[in-house]
Amino acid sequence: MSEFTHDILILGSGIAGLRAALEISMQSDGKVDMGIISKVQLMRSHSVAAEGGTAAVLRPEEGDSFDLHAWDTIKGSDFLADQDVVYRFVKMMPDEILRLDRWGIPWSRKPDGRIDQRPFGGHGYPRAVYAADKTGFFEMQTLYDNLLQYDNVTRYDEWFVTSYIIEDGVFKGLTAFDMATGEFHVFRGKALIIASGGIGRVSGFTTYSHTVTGDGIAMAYRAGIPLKDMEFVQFHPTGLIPTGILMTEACRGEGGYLRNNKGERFMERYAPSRMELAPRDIVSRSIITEINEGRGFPGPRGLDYVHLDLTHLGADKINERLGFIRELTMKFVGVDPVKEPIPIRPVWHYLMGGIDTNIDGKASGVEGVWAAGEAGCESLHGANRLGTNSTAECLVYGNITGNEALKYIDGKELPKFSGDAVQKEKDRIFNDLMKRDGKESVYELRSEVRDIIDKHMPVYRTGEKMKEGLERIRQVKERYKNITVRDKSKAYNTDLVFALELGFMIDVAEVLIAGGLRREESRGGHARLDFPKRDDEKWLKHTVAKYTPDGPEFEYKPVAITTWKPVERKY
Ligand code: FUM
Repeated sequence: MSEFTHDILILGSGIAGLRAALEISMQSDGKVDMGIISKVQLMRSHSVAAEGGTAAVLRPEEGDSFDLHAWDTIKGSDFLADQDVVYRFVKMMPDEILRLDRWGIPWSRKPDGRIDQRPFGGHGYPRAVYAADKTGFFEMQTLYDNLLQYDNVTRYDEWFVTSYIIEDGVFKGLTAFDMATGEFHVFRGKALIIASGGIGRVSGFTTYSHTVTGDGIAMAYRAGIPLKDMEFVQFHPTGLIPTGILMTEACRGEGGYLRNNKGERFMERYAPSRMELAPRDIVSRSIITEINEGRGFPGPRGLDYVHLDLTHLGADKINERLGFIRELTMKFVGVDPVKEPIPIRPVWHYLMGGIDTNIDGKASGVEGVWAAGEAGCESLHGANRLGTNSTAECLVYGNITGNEALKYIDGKELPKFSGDAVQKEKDRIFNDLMKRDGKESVYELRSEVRDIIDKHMPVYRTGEKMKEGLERIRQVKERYKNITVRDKSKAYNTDLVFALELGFMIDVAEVLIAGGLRREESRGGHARLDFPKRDDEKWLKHTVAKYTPDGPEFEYKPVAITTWKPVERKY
């Protein structure tokens, strides 16, 4: 077992992790030593899948403003966003866009050469900056390219982190194994930035890469860091049937329609002023209502759907701005969107909750840990995120957490730790998990988790279904004790990786369902048929879940309302 030491450790190599690394490199003139650890190769981080754009106020002289971006975000959040966080975010975003521009990103441009922007749901101004429909890919590539000029970064691609070492409330390091060799190692560091993304693969119908299993969030929870607002999950309105591949909201931003089986643009009934560009929670609820009331089309595996119609946009516009979408629909379902509508339905897309942090991205209750991007919950998105605010959050919070971690390590020695935590973790994996010889299959249990989430935590939830879901997930937790890791080899033991991921998935799924069951109201991504209204008197507060071996314990904390009092949401 080797020991690796770095000043700052970054878990995850997506947009948030790379932006943090770049900030630290720039601010320290390449002097602060970093390790970036990721279970995938860098350019396979899920951020590459982001398509439609990144929100920023670029044209105040033409009618956009920080106030408007903040208001859109707060109203979109169903008033659960912390308003101080929102203001800080919107004010930092324009510089992030211009910085990427200088670093070489090929932003799509207007004919006069200025950076172009397009409309997105819930935004009162067309403020989505974009690079065709591959925005995440180009942001990743630009950040990576610029990071290459520094030699203070060591990359550990395809390394699997298993636990954080936190002693006496202070971060000391983490344990991980090199997937190529199976060797178990320890990392020591003065600070950790968790930028490991969300939990999307707890669902079976999702826009997420197979690798997004909530590891970084679950490890924080197990280490005693609370999770916040985990019941708030975003269904993106337009997931391709039957794979769930993201059909970017830019399809509607560029003028696409949603139609039911009667050919009606049904959003007229639900959000007449914004139509297809209402916020995602509202559009997703509307699609499911149409389907439930018999105005959808029958789909495979119960995936009934409606149509995303781009046919009126014309081949030139589709090829120029939505070329990737055309390629995807033609390859995956043989549909050419120039000629035919695309079959879609709401799909699991984003976790508004995550590791509880303060406005600086610092994790609650522990020293030396920050979380950025989807893994962290500084409460920017509240109960419902607006499209394009997520890649934006990765940039802003990569920047903020990079700077905060730098300040924190200044003058600090590498912390020492007892070694007990390492031995305990080694035993957990190699003397317990690897040696279990039970009857349960890791693969069947992974499917079971997904079935539970999809059946019990859909767009419209009920107390009864969530209660059953919680019982089912607790049974899976018990059955997990009887799994077998059949592959005993070392190199690329995906059997072991899947088993560890399954443990993380079970933990986060339990928090998500238990938190949802307690919240007796409908707000943003948490829509309940048995409590159909938002209830500000009882529930204008954040859910905070703390780990205990018997399941999460809950507390609540206030929402920062600095500017706007909650009002009824109409679009
Ligand atoms: O629809 C999209 O392109 C997704 C964007 C987002 O989730 O921010």
